[in-house]
Amino acid sequence: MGDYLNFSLEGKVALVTGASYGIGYAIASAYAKSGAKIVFCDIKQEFVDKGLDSYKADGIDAKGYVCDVTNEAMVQDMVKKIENEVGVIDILVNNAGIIKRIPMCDMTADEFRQVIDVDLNAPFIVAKAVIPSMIKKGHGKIINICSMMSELGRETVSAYAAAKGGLKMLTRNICSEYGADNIQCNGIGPGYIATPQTAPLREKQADGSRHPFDQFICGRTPAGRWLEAEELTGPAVFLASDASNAVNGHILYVDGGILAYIGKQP
Ligand code: NAP
Ligand code: GCO
Repeated sequence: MGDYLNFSLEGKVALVTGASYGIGYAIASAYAKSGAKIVFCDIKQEFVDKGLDSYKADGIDAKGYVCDVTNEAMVQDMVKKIENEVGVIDILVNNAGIIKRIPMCDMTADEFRQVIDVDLNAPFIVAKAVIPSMIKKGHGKIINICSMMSELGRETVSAYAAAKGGLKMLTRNICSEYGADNIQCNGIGPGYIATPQTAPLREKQADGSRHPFDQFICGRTPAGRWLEAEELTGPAVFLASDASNAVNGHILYVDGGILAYIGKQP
């Protein structure tokens, strides 16, 4: 069943979705440094090309595919291509995600569905595409990028919270259904990470002062700061390696302590 002190990903094939930049890029880069062959996808050619340039500049030989992860036919086609061109996928990271910050009663049902489609339906579609070959190969690691919103709610993010809460349960269900096939499916629940997705929450105000949400998050985080995408990489390598073979259906929160904390006293 493996070496439980082995954190190496030597010779493994890892697919990270939506990994041209941000959290996915940081995780894929860490996997490459740990010995894995990296494959990523993004929805637009322009972003795949940008991603390829960044990996190359970092000395990483990554392969990029254009794929909308909500489109099952495109995903099935991409997975077949990866199997032929690179090898069977040992590690899948369902990272691609979107958020719409709209008060619930102003949100259209279509907008709600779009978020559920990318953040919940797509991880199902991609996992479903890779699991059969993982079963044949005798092992597999699936890591779903969850959120603080897998546990907590807040104003304006109803669709995102519903999707990320659902993703937590999809994680547990994949563990339940395929654990006997030596597939481990876990989640990472990042806290508030400085990426383009959260840039609007950190923008300086017209008078040069900090965004009120920026101050709110620092006050709500025992670490007292936003986290960097690179801080997720150690946990992501652990969950992809043999060292975590007995960890299954778990959400590893990497949040600077947010979920443990009631917030700063006035
Ligand atoms: P990001 O900077 O917005 O990156 C998300 C990536 O997903 C982008 O490359 C995006 O491509 C891609 N993507 C979106 N829809 C796609 C689709 N249908 N098919 C393929 N790719 C698609 O986000 P991030 O902050 O790095 O977040 C990555 C993941 O972590 C997301 O699941 C997010 O919900 C989660 N997360 C983020 C934070 C945070 O604080 N930043 C915290 C917890 C969880 P385009 O640019 O082409 O749209
Ligand atoms: C928001 C944020 C969050 C984070 C993250 C927290 O608007 O509250 O975008 O949802 O991105 O998922 O873990």
